[in-house]
Amino acid sequence: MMEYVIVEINDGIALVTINRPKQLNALNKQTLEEIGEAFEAFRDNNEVKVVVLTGSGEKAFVAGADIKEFADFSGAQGTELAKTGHMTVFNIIEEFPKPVIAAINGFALGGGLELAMSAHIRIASMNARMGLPETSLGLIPGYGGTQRLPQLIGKGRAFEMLFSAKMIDAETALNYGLVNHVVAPEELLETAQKMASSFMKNSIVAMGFVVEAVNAGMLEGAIGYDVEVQAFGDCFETEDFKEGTTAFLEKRKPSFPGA
Ligand code: DAK
Repeated sequence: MMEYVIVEINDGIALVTINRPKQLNALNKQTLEEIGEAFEAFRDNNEVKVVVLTGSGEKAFVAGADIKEFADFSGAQGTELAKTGHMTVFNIIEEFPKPVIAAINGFALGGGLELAMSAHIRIASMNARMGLPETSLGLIPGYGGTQRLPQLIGKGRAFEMLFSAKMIDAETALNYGLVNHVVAPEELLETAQKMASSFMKNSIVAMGFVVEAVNAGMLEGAIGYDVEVQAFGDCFETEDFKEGTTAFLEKRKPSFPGA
């Protein structure tokens, strides 16, 4: 029985809803484990042809990793957990042999945008806002964001998003190619489901090979993920990280010592 993830399987579509609305669906360790478990269960389930991933409520897809949980990690823990996250959730989704569509229903920030970027396709509602605010916390993305964001939108735009830590709106995300479509909030799930149904008419085996082939084309950059994991861990040893996360939890602006 899962606590923070709801799975509903209907007509070949597995709808996965991340359900911690009071924390804007922030990803704590348990939520990540549950997402990983859900995908593992879909792998050999012939009733599942396409997966749609979304967040509960109208406000957020996922507002990031749970800042309360990682605020006191050490460098070694950061590196270790980033590696585990890559292997048990984010890479699993990216390499999943059935199509995965993220339906972004609000804020997709930090780990939340990284989760959406590991899906094969993103559809956003008009009220969605996306960003990688990690540098405002003295951190870098640790779940593949430094790699997948430039793959999707190009280096220049990715650097701007990473350096500024600012959010972009749905229209800008569409313009950048970060999302494939933008629709009204009340049409989001229906649009994702229609897309899923249209994919289902095609060969599930062939689509699995498409995922493998498309991802193989990105392998040249695979070492980038290792660099991200190590650098992400190093962030936890900095004074800037301690100031960044403490400031967020104390609801004040950070004043970074630069060390
Ligand atoms: N973690 C924990 N709680 C969060 C949260 C988060 N990421 N985002 C929001 N919440 C909580 C808020 O603290 C608040 O809780 P209460 O005060 O009510 O107890 C509640 O959700 C509602 O949020 P707000 O009151 O802030 O709502 P607003 O409408 O005013 O603002 C917002 C919405 C999305 C602009 C704001 O909540 C916000 O700035 N949230 C934080 C965004 C953010 O910085 N996210 C984290 C990015 S860093 C890791 C790998 C990867 C990562 C970490 C570790 N390892 C491998 C260990 C990734 C890191 C990130 O994702």
